[in-house]
Amino acid sequence: MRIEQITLREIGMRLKTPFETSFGVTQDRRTLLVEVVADGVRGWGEITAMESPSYNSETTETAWHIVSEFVAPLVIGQEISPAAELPGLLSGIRGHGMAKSGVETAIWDIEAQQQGMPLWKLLGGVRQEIPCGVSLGIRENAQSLVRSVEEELSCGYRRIKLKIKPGKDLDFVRAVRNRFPNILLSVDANSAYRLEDADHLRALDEFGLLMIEQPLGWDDIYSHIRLQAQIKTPICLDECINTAEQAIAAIKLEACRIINIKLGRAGGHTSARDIHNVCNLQSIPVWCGGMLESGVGRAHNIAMSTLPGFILPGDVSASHRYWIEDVIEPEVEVSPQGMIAVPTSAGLGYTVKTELIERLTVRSRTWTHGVRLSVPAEVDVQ
Ligand code: OSB
Ligand code: MG
Repeated sequence: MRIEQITLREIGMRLKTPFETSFGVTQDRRTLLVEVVADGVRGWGEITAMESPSYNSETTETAWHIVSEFVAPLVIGQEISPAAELPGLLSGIRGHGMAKSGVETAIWDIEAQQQGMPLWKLLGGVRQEIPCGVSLGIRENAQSLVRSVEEELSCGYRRIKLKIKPGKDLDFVRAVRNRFPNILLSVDANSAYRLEDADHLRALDEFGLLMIEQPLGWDDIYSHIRLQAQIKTPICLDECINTAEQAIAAIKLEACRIINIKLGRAGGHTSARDIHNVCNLQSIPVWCGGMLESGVGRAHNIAMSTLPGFILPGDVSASHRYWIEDVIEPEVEVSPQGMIAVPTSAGLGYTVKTELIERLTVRSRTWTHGVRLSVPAEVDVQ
């Protein structure tokens, strides 16, 4: 395919309720969407960077910079086939997986449409529905957390993940576990603890958790090895794993027993699938993480979650939990059994609501190759 046009846009989306993690509170998402046209076919991707560099080192603003100055100029006008070639083209740009992923995933969407095939099938997916869990932000007190868990379980969700931080951990987990002794329950610390907290974290062992996600430093595999040797609860790495090589290191060194795969962190479908393949070979279960995505990112997460190694329920949940109105049609819905039915049409499998996106757009920039379109002055022609 010949890449004819790339549009990068920032949209503003307000979450229905603020989402609190150990690193802060998020309500107003500044999401970047990428629209690519190749051979006349239009594909969509999402850049999942947060507003501040508190989850990983990327931000909305750094991703805007990297796509504008480096990724788009490199990709525009190129002949790319298959989509899996793109990471090679971008390999001179170190890091910035989320920025790259926005473009890479849009190109996968195009390739799937060109082949008349759902994206999930093109990726090698094997599931017609995916099991869903929810990630619950930190609450004021344990009672309100228990109420939220109750609500989510009544919607069918199959795994509940609680965000924790020092001072809001053991009592909260105990309250939920006492009320629901048998559910699949996990916690996510987003790097809020230090290795010196090992005794404190060992106290979580009695709650029979499915996993504790990223308790220690965001880029610190060594300390997780030391911690895993001291606690029974399986460690799941999130922030630490950007590449298949890092996944192998973490698995072989026993830093974790489960890995959370996020498309943005991995740099797109190609690298995410590589991480998945490594984990599968080593019998390490994986699941799909979330970044409070709009429907575009959510649709890509659903496609990825159909790969055979995604055996645990992920953080991919219904659009209406996040947004008054999502940017795709139909919105993502979860069945009373806690499953999302995978779409059957070609490409992403959802219709992108371009008028709504236009209304939400804060800024945009377009690169075109070849014929100059009649578009506003801010367009760069290369
Ligand atoms: O660590 O998984 C995480 C949200 C923002 C940043 C990091 C994380 C999360 C979530 C929410 O847990 C997942 C979701 O519901 O999209
Ligand atoms: Mg996490």
